[in-house]
Amino acid sequence: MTALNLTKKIIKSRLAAGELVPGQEIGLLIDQTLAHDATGQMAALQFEALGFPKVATKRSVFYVDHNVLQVGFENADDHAYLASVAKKYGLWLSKAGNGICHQVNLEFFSRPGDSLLGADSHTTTGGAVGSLAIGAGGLDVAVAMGGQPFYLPMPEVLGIELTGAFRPMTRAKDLALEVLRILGVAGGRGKILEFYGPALEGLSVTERATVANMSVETGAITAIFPSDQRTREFLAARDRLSDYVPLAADQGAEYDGRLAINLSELEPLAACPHSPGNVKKVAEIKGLPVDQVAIGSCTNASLEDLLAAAAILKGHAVPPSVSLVVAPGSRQVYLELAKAGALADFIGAGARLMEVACGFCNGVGQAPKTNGVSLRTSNRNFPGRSGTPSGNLYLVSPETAAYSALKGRIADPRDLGPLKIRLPERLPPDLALVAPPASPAEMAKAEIERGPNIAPVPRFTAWPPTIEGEAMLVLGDDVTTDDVLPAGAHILALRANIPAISKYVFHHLDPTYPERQKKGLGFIVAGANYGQGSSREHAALAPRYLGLAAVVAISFARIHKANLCNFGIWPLELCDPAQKSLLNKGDKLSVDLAGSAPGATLAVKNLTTGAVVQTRLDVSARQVATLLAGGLLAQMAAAKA
Ligand code: MIC
Ligand code: SF4
Repeated sequence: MTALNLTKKIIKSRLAAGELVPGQEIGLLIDQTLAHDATGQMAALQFEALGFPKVATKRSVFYVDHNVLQVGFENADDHAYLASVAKKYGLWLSKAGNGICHQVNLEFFSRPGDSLLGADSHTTTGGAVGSLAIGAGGLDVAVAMGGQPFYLPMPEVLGIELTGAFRPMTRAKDLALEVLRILGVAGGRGKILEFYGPALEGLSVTERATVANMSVETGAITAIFPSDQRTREFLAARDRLSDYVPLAADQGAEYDGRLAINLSELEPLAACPHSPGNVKKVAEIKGLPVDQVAIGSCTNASLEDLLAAAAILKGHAVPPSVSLVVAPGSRQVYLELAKAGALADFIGAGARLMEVACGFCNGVGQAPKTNGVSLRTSNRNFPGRSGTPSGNLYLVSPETAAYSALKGRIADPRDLGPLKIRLPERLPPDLALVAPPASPAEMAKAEIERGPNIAPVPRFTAWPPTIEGEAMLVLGDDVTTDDVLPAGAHILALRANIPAISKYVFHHLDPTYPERQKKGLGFIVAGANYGQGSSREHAALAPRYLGLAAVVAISFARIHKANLCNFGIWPLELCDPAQKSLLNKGDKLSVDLAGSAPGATLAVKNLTTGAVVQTRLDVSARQVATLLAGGLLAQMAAAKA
């Protein structure tokens, strides 16, 4: 028998369709799902539209964590809607105040060997305990909630061997950034990053979680760690030993590629403006004055992270020029910080304690000042994500963040010398803010609560044989879904309302886009890695609602490409990237869909200039059918009729 790596072993155990041949489409059985109050409402609307009687997974959870400010009724309506859907269809609900989905999932629900599909790109965090944890659009998650498989191209597995041990004040965030320094923001595309090697013995599950979390910034499908003694300790401390299963690659397992990182050689790193892939040594940028330091997010708001930050701040005060904000990752972390006296250290140092939520990470509060320098422990520093278009965001470890806050400028935490923190031995999950699934009788009685912010899901129809439309925008490389549809408290509040949110499509890049696009069908022309970043399907659904028919790009990010297909937008990859220059803003374009097939070449004709550009339809046969039908909902409705 061939020796298998861990990724292949889990995929094999969850395989519903296809073969383990990289690039070929496979279907995966999904054990658990997660969604939250930025993606869950649309997933729920689509789950309802698909007519499933109840969730068919082992466990599905809705979290209220992304937009908990409730600046108007919209947010509160969304939360009430999610709670009622959870009750009606048999989901768990993690209420506002309980924590960020990925942190809570790790503490309460993560299970080695399980497959987890989450309507959030950082679902990858679950790979820390050896689960196959993948981010996807809300519609894919809705389908999985109904018990159907999730489809994706069989990944290549990149084996990353870790040797050595962190030197004092170098931490998991620095490893996550080192992986990004090596792979860049697209080097992980089509891959799962599988970690192994002797250094794992010294790497706690929360440290692994930081690395798994940020793996998605390389474009990777996910990351996975073995389930070992450290996993056992993590679960045992949480009274969850029954969830422990030891898991590792077979002896002599093969990988599609390999990398080796020696932790002893790492030093504190920072992702500089405006990309997580723009990694430099802290030593190179130290001295730069900082205006804001924000410690939190699903990357670095664990108890370990915040105790380390508190220990650095203890007995000191941040200078008046710095605004220090701290947002614990979960209620349990918050409570334990209180018990350990660390909250007093934060408050004493002049920190502002934020609600237990995503908060600053996706522009819900704490936007820095114009041109401000903000040091953050989060995972994305895309332009405008903080809410301040001119803000300069640096992504660093909690140690670098805390020490820099004290100094008022970027500082190297190694100057402080080693730090010792003590973690409690037992951290049993507290379910006070978690509602388990309702009983069958309660489910039958439950009514869906649909406030005025909850709009019906738009329906689309099949495409005609030829699509004709205008090139609405010509964009560069690495366009993020934050560029396509920004986050922030006000826009996030419209996630259940496509007509309302569609007014913000390309808001920062070209605010005239929605009005122009509404007038007819359109094309977008873009460079490489179009749609990097979040899983938000709204970045496909809302433009489709306005009339977007196709995106002609050099290449696409995985989740966004799947979302484009789900909503019937044609992802067309330029056969020759240089031909991008033959498509100009305002040109009339047409594409004949008759030859659509997996890997087919489709000619995009420029009716304005007469040029013809060849594009490749790099999708599966299943996706071709979805595209022709005008999207997955239309296709599934037609299949039922
Ligand atoms: C993000 O970090 O960008 C988000 C907000 O969590 C998104 C989800 C969303 O936009 O709804 C993600 O990562 O998928
Ligand atoms: Fe929330 Fe930020 Fe994590 Fe996204 S990246 S889930 S916004 S904390």
